[in-house]
Amino acid sequence: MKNVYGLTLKHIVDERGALVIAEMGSGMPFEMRRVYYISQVPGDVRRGFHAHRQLQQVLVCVSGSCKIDVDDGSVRETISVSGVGQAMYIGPYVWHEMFSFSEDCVLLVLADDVYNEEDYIRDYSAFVNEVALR
Ligand code: T46
Repeated sequence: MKNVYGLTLKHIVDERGALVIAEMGSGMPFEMRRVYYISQVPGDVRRGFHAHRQLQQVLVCVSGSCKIDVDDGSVRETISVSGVGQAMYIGPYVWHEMFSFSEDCVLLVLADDVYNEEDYIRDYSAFVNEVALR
């Protein structure tokens, strides 16, 4: 699917534990301008339900696991996110919904721009229409 792919962040694991690095030149596909994280999500809750017009993001579970449905307006796929350094890139015009959060899940999101509500498409029909016009 266009604008969605898995990536592996540079990580160093030894007997002292794991160290994961998000750094330009070491796997990060863009320069970050914002970091946020999502945690304490009840197991039966879905979040997201939107696409971005321009924003690029890398999502990584720094603890636990979750699933993400990604949808380009015609195809929908479910991707599991977990594991040291395992991350997912989501670019523009990808409808996404996050769910099946484990109790210990901390979903860290690295974004290439600051928060801008105008960049969100929060209505699925509007999303499909905008995709068709591109
Ligand atoms: C995304 C997925 C993965 C802010 O004020 N600043 C921020 O940087 C963010 C991310 C959110 N907010 C506000 C906007 C809402 O009033 O926090 C509230 C909750 O945001 P939202 O309902 O959009 O949360 P999610 O989990 O549905 O989506 C978030 C991101 O908003 C979104 O960009 O791609 O995580």
